[in-house]
Formats: sequence, C-alpha cells, structure tokens
Amino acid sequence: MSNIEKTYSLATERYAELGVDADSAIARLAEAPVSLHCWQGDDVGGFETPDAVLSGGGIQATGNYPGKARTADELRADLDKAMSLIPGNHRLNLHAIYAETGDKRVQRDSLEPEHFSRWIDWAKSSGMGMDFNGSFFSHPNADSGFTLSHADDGIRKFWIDHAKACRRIGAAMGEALGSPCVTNVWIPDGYKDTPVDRKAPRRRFKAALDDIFSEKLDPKHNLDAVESKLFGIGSESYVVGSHEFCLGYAIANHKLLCLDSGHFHPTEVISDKISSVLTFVDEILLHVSRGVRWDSDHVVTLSDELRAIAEELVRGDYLDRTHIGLDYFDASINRVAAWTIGTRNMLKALLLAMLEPSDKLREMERGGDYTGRLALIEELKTMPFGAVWDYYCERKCVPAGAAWLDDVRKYEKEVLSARQ
Ligand code: RNT
Ligand code: ZN
Repeated sequence: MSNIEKTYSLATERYAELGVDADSAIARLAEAPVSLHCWQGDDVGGFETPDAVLSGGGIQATGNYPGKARTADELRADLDKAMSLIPGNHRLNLHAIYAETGDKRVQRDSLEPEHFSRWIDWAKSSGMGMDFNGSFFSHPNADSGFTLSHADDGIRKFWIDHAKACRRIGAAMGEALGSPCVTNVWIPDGYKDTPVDRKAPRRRFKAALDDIFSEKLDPKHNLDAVESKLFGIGSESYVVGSHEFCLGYAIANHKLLCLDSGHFHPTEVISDKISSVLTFVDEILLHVSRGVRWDSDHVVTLSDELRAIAEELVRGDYLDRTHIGLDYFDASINRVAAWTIGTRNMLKALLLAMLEPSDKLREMERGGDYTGRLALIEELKTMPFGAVWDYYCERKCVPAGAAWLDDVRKYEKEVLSARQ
C-alpha cells in the first residue's frame, strides 16, 4: 500500500464516523465536469489575425508572462498539458474568435461549424464535451462600446447574425460530441458615464435576443445562456445586460442564466443567488472567477466563496442543472499552471462539499441547534480532506499534491520557452 492509500484508508474511517462515505464522494466528483475556458491560454486574443489583440469590451488581461499560445495547435497542446494534470474528464469552453479559417478571413457573422472542426475533432478524440461563446468584443463593430444593443441597424444586425451563427456552431458541437453545448451570450454594451436613455438600449437588446433565439434548435445539442454584468472598464455607469435584465430574460424565455462570480458588487456573492435563480430557471451556467476589488478575473483559489458555491450546488442537489465553467485570465503567470490551479481548486471545493455530512447539519438547523451547526462546520475544516483529494488524483492518474508543478516547469522549459 502506498502512503497515499494508507492515509486515504485512515481518512475514510474518520469520515465514516461522521456518516460520510468518502468512496461515494469521489465517485460523485468524477461525474462533475468543469468547462475549461480556452481564453486563459492566450490572454483572450483568439486567432482571427496573426496578431489579434484584445481591444475594448471591458475585459483586459494584464501581464506579459512569456510562452502564450500563438496558434490553435499550441493552445490545444497547452490544454492537453493542463488536462493531464487535472483529475477527471472535463469540457472545453471555446470563444468564436478561436475559429480556424485557414488562409481565408471569415467575418464573424459568417462563421460556420467547419471553422471549428479541428476543435471538435480534438474534443472528440478525448471524449470531451464543448461549450461555446459568441465574441462581442475585440472588433471594429464593438469599438463604440455597443453591439447587440447598438442603435445602428446595420451594426446590430452584424452582431445578431454573429450570435445566430454561434448557436448553429454550438448545436453542431453538441451533436458531434453527444453532449449539449451551452452557447453563452455576453455583451459589453454600456456607458462610461450616466446615460439619459437607459430604456432604448435594453429594448433593442431584448429584440435582438428574441431574433437570435427565434431559430429553434434541439436542446439535446444546444442550450442558450445569457450572462449579466454590473459594470466594466468603460461601462462603469450603465450596463445594458444587467442582472435584472438577464434574469428576467432567462425566466421569461426559458434560457439559462449565466452567473459570473466577478460580475456583482464586491460584497455580493453568487453562492447566495443559486438557490433563488434555480427556483425560476431550469438550468444555470456558472463562470467561476475571482474578483479582487472588482471584476479582475484572477485565478480561482480555494476561497470561502468558491467553497460556498460548491456547497450550494451539492447541498441543493443542483449539479444536474448547473454547467460549471471557469472564466479568468491571468497573463502574469504560467498559463498552463493558471488553468491547473483554478480547475483543481474548483474540484477541491466540490469534493469538500461532497464530504460534508449535509443531512446531519440540516437536521441540526431544522431543530434550531445553531450551536451544533456552527461547531460542526468549523470542525469539518480540519478533517483529513487532503488525503481524499490525493487519493482521487492518484486514482485518476494525475499528480497528487504539488507534484504537477514539476510537469509544468518541464513543459515550460521544453515547449513554452521556445515561443517568442
Ligand atoms: C466578461 C465576461 C465574459 C468574458 C469571456 C471572455 O466580463 O465575464 O464571460 O470574460 O467571455
Ligand atoms: Zn464571464
């Protein structure tokens, strides 16, 4: 027996004393896919032009750590590396700007599934599902700060057609991979300073969404999500797709709501929103991120809020109705490590939640024993969770503990450092 097996076996006994079955917790964890966001690998650049840069749209990657992916092949290789260090089978979350159009320049309103065939083939070869996003930023038609709510009919139509193309691409991905693709709509639209007319852009955005979703697609292949935001760089005073707007739209039109953990007031948390939203919408998409003071998209750490999100999903039995995606982009550290750290943390948070004696805690709460509830929650924090996590990693043939970092360093030396 290895040390990891020995400590696991002791840990299962400790959990059993609390009525928790560690074996079934890890079996459950293996069924929870996390959608890895491709855009951590190249600072949200995409491959539309050889030197595409992120411009506008209120999202900004900062840092200049060497070695970012310059081509789709490099990005896939980096994702392969990260996924080899993350236990379990996961998904890929792709943006439209990652299309592979060869020598041809294809406008975003004319994208077709074929421009993503290499991504789809790659996902298929490792049994992965895919999720998709329209890219309503880094484009001259987004320079004014408005896209789907733009007052100009021509510009608005361009973005509507982009969104329609993206849904068809999402459906093709879902059909090819045998797992529904969540196609997300996030637009940066808003004003830096206080607007006079808050109403007209929202009316136009609603009409645009109605038009986009008018084509019926099989939910077995494609699911639609709308993502809200509180403010962004350059949209500090007004965001068209606010939380109320997107929640209202999702409820009224049977769409998924995307909750991004960086898109609310700093003291407002999405963990508290999940059970409310899922009372009124069928399914949600999460963009798990970490805001530091603002929507700064830092790498996800095992924070109290990350744990609270996972606890809500597990306690509420919401995993079947929740699509967990990540959304951060740190360009100041090794990007493969950024994926690995954030995804492993998401999984750790889920495992911690699955190792909780929820029934016992609920019983205490119902009986008014708040003393016992607090005492047990605090004692759970020092249970031998790490032994279960390490064992899970070993079972899934990925490095336990910090050993994955050696792999990343080697990859950096051999592959990333050769990129200029
Ligand atoms: C921006 C949104 C959006 C993007 C990605 C790249 O604030 O969170 O989801 O981060 O689509
Ligand atoms: Zn997001």
